[in-house]
Amino acid sequence: MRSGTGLVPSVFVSSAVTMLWIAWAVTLVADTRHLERAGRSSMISGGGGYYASVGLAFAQMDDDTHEEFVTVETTAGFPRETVATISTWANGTRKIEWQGEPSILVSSMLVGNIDDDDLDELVLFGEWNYTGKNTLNVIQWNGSSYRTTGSDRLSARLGALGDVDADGREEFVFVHVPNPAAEAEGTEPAMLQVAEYRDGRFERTHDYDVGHGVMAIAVGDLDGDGRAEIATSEEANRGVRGQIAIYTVDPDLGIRRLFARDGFLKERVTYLAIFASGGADYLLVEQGRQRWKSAFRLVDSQDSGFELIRVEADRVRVFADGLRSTMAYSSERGAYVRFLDQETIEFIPE
Ligand SMILES: [Ca+2]
Ligand SMILES: [Ca+2]
Ligand SMILES: [Ca+2]
Ligand SMILES: [Ca+2]
Repeated sequence: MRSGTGLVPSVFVSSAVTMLWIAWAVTLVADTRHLERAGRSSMISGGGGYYASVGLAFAQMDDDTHEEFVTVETTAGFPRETVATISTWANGTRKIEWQGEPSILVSSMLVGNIDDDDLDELVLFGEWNYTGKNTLNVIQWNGSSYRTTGSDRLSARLGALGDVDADGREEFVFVHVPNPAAEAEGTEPAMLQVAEYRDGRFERTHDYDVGHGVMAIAVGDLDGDGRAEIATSEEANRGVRGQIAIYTVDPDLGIRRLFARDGFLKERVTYLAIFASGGADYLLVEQGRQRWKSAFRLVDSQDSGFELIRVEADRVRVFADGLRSTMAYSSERGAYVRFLDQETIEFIPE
């Protein structure tokens, strides 16, 4: 899962953030035997600042037997910097094996096995500092080192991975912003794009003109029919206050919108994610200054079409509580690893 935003004292430069992560990583490794509330971490000290991470994931990035730890960390200094890293642990020490270009501001990251091998890849969505031009880079292991491949065919600000056509393979769903400045002013829309990654290239298969700015995207099977839906949070412009929309991909008809209703939520969406629990996928939404959290399933009511139905469950609450934190699933640990605040981490067993 991706997590949201926060502030880091501007005195922290990327190297300082990295050092703090090392402290946290050591604590994490030391605490893996505790699968309930974990010990405190020395991750961020003083300043009242909050750690900010664009993303965090555990993944099998290279051909050894251990998980790698993939993260994009961010600072609040000017200009804002993001640092993407792939790390391993050996004897309780974090070792950074790959580090991304600081000239690219990473807006979101995606980790998953996007091609036909057994390894995971890292996909970074971002923009070149100062220009706002979107970038899309794939980082993958080539047998001896990590290789970065930029796409000159596609660019995106956000993306998600899921089997949107139910053929057993995952596709990319991108949010492409042709003109970031115009989109910010609400005069030019964002586009949803579905693409496959084959032979080291992205091949676009479907497009959809959203008509609003897309601020967040998540993919999951919200109605349990075996086909993943696309959920977006769309920004208030063109008379729309801000809404949740659900899309599906029909192999023949392309992308279709199943659900969208202005005013469905009282407040602006501040976070959107889909998580799996007990064999079902839930859409998790956080909204407003109070950061109200709620979870939904998608139901086809036949007569009146698709509806998002609010659900209540302890598991949902646990995940909702972690919304503003950094959380990722670790197969090796058999648990979600969640960063509750700047001092506390928690393991949530499956
Ligand atoms: Ca590995
Ligand atoms: Ca792969
Ligand atoms: Ca598919
Ligand atoms: Ca579905």
